[in-house]
Amino acid sequence: MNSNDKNYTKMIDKYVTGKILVTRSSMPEYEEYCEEIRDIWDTRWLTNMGPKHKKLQEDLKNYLDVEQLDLLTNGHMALELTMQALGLTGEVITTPFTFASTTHAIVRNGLTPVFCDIDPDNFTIDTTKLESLITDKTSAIVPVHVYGNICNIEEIQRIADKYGLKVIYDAAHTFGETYKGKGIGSYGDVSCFSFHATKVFNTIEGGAVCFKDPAFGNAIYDLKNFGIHGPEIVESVGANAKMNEFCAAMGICNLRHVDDEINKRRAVVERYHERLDNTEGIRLNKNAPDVKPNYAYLPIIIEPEKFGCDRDKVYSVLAEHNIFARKYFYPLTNTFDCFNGKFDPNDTPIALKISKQVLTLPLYADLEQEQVDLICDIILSCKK
Ligand code: T4K
Repeated sequence: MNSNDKNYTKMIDKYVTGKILVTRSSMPEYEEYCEEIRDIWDTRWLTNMGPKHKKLQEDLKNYLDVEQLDLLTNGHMALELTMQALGLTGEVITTPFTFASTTHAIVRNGLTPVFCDIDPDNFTIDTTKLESLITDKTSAIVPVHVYGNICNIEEIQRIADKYGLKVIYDAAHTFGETYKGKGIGSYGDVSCFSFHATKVFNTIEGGAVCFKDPAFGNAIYDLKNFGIHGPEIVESVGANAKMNEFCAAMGICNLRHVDDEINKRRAVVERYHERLDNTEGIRLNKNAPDVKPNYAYLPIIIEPEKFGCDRDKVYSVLAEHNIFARKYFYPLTNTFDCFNGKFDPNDTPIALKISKQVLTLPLYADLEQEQVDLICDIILSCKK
């Protein structure tokens, strides 16, 4: 048995770590990656927009069905540099029901986040509450397609057009999704993707911006490469957020298998539905019509008064069995310690309630049916 043997991996999982984690990185076969990085060794071209970077950029543009795409070091830099490139000022309306990155990108740009509540069914920004938050200082809306659930795109665009606001989608969870037959990255001014190790598609660390305006593309390029346009030409003050060739090579390999990855995830999600749908007090995330989903996450909502036991208890009982679900996204970003009580989470009561009821269950391509069944058996054993 060697480390490439599938049984070895299972054995490691069962006897060494003994844990089922919320996700597990998808990876190509070891040999496939070695083959892909061979020419990096031969050419010693490791970074600075080399051939792997160029290939992945083109391949992703086609796969994601978007007009323009630029690769970056991670999803966070995609958000942070996008806000800078668009020259946002003042206030930005966003959701607190997200990963730290969305809010931090706003704050790190010197902007003020204004938190909008979320829809109780798909957990994205509640567009009925958006307009009342707009002031003469608002410059943009930053909604999140959280868990891959698509925001109310038409209504967000209608409001943005009415008030002259930019729309930047945090599309970290939506790799490969389409809405009304179009790549999800083609909506809004810019969509920011994450290709982190924990995502449906990964480049180890990585991210991308999808956009239409060539001027925005030039601005992002400058920001990701110090504003350098030649050995003696530096046109603007930029940072460094270039994806390196090893990450791009991982992306080239993983892209070959991503459809298979998504299909396997679908089978896992379907099994969860078979086992947990119709359980009083448990609500599973539902896919919307017009959306081709990617099965990125499987959040469930546990209503304690109906289920007879709360989210934290279920989380602990699973952990006692070495199953590590996650409370994505608890705590809300508007309650983070680093903000010292600056924001009032009672302004977003639905998000506050959902953040205390949500549990994101383990989900990855090679999670086996018997493991899903074990997880469901344990959850159901908590019901009173
Ligand atoms: N916007 C949104 C809405 C996001 O969710 C994210 C990232 C971003 C923006 C920013 O994108 P990036 O800058 O990260 O590209 C994880 C990820 O690190 C983060 O990318 C992701 N969202 C967030 C939802 O989840 P943690 O702190 O929960 O990760 P960690 O280290 O606890 O890993 C979770 C599980 O993943 C582990 O239990 C096992 C598995 N794992 C983890 C790593 C690091 C692997 O299988 N392989 C690995 O290499 O944040």
